[in-house]
Amino acid sequence: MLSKKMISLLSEQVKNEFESAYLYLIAADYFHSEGLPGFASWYINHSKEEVEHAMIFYDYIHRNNERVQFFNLEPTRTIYSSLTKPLEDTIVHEDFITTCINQIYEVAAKEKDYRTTNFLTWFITEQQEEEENAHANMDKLNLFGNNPAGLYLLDKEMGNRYGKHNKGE
Ligand code: OFO
Repeated sequence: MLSKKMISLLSEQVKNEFESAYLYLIAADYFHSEGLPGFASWYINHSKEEVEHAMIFYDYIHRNNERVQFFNLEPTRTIYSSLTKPLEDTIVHEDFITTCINQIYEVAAKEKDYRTTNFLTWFITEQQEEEENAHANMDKLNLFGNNPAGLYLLDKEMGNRYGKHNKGE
């Protein structure tokens, strides 16, 4: 059984994850326009992963015989003009998502809703990976992005990464 507060928090996380998907898609669109198909592919694949996250929350609410509350999406429609800005935005956004997951966990623990704390454990681990990916992408771009040959090879690597590892590692 989920409390009303928990249904609302979990539903809001459905929205947050769809906003993540939108953010990654905006980045992919920008990288496409910059002639970087590898980056675009990585960000499209990651956008799909965010939709999967949203649906895990959606399914969890339904498996508990409750209905999802829907909120308006509030994505920031950034017009990018530098390669690093979308990467900065995803770092900030993943920190925000980590905070959201931690807050839901805290409420669940306070309510002794151990089913939900258990459910959230996967997301706590996942957020470690999400933050690592966001920082790794930025680090690599900072290292190789200023050199055309380096950027070309990095783009190729970005395009291959999701092919080899489902999680974009
Ligand atoms: Fe859903 O993990 Fe990123 O935002």
